Amino acid sequence: MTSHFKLSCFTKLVIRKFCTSPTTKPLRSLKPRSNKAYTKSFIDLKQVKAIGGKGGDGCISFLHLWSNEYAGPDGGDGGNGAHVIFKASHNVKDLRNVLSLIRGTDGDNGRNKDCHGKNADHAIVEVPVGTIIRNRDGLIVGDLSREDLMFMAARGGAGGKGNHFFISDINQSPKICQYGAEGEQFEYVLEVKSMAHIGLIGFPNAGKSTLLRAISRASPKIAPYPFTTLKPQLGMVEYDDYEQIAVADLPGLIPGSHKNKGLGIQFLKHTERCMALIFVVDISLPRPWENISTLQFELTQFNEELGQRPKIVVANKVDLLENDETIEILRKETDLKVIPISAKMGTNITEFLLEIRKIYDKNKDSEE
Ligand SMILES: Nc1nc2c(ncn2[C@@H]2O[C@H](COP(=O)(O)OP(=O)(O)OP(=O)(O)O)[C@@H](O)[C@H]2O)c(=O)[nH]1
Ligand SMILES: [Mg+2]
Repeated sequence: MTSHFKLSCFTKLVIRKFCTSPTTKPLRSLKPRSNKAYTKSFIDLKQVKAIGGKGGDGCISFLHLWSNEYAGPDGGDGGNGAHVIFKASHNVKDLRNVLSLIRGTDGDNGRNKDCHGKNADHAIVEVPVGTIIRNRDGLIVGDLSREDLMFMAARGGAGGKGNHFFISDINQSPKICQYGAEGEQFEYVLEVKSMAHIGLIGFPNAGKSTLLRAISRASPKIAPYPFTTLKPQLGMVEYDDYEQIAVADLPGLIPGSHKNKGLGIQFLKHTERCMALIFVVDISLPRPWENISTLQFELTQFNEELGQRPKIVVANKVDLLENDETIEILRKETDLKVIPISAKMGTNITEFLLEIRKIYDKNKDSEE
């Protein structure tokens, strides 16, 4: 039974590895989008204070029994205070759930009859995979780059010993006990570096937010003026084999962003761990291919290594074109793969989703 089970699991894995990608289909959500006017912004930086729980105090007690009035010291030890631990998890995507003050619970005090206080349950705070932890001096002290990695932020205090612990040959009835130790206290700055598998990069108004809306349930603001998106937005694309790809819509880049023009390039830190980048260009503008080299230049100004990342070009707003001539020229002008789409009308979106799935399948092993 067990071997059959193992075999079938293995077969499933093999089938998944080799056969899914050509046949997988992106899923489109049937559930209507929320009508709420606000969108929750992505919190990628947070200062937190972690305080470990205090250890429980030891107890001084002397047992009296009806047959043995001096039955001896029976004060129990206090329980240990809770540690504060950060744990990388795919369940959370940003630091919204992380409180700015995280306090571990205290251990219980010891009691008479040798009852030891209960150890407090550790405060395990889930943070997104790819969170970097800096101390107050700005030094990186933790990098939670894989799921389930943990970082001990503040140790809880140890429980104090009760008077039973202090019995010795020369002192059979000690009247001493220990207080529980205070927990550690540290301040950290948490920063999420890898928030998505795929990053959408483009000039303002290129249609990045419209594309994110078209492929996921995210509802970033869309408007016909530049710099509508001020903070990165995140959406999840789902496939019929339950694989999910996180796509980030980043604020617009402009020529000179690296000199802090527009919104600057600091938000490009999010792309550092994206496995692939998508250049979204507005194909209805004159000479759209020039935008690609500008985007490429701004990227490498932030980080040379970003220039080597897998990239494709999405030529958006094809509905505004009268013929395919511009797309043909764009294809000749760039070495990157070009996918013409219309995010607003939904043209060619499936082809785009299959393409990002191919990139994801190719690169996910190196990410893990
Ligand atoms: N005709 C047409 N218009 C589009 C298409 N995609 C986006 N738009 C329009 O382009 C404008 C800008 O779209 P956004 O999605 O806000 O652009 P963005 O790239 O997110 O812009 P920023 O957030 O400012 O960087 C909006 O008016 C959209 O309706 C498209 O495929 N066809
Ligand atoms: Mg936008």
